[in-house]
Amino acid sequence: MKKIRVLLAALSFAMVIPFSSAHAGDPILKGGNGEWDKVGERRLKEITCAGGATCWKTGNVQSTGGSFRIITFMSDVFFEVWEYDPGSGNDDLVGYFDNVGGDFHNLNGFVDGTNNRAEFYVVTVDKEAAGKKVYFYD
Ligand SMILES: [Ca+2]
Ligand SMILES: [Ca+2]
Repeated sequence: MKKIRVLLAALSFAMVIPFSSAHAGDPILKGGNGEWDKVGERRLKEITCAGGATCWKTGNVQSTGGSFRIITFMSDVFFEVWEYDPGSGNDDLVGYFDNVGGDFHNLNGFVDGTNNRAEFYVVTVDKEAAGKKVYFYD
């Protein structure tokens, strides 16, 4: 399964390059092939992470792959981005960001499941994030 995912990511890479460079340095919510569409906002809620640590986590937001943007309006909070899969410990790590947000590309390999979507969420151990909102764009 991992090998297939890597292969899909490699295949999508060539197609995503022009799209990515069109985004480079773009401070507002516009993409090379259209607008960034807001696809959801989720509040960071307290959960218990592995090892018993207190974490704050958003609900899932669905994506069709490609590129994805996450904005938090928080600074100096370190976030992990994950992709949800059913069952315990099956979620996939997508990446990290630690400023007001981050752009993620080449995400087609994370699209899976019966809904044929990726389900992204963010999580942090920084309690400054407690109860704040995170905004998702596809
Ligand atoms: Ca999934
Ligand atoms: Ca997955």
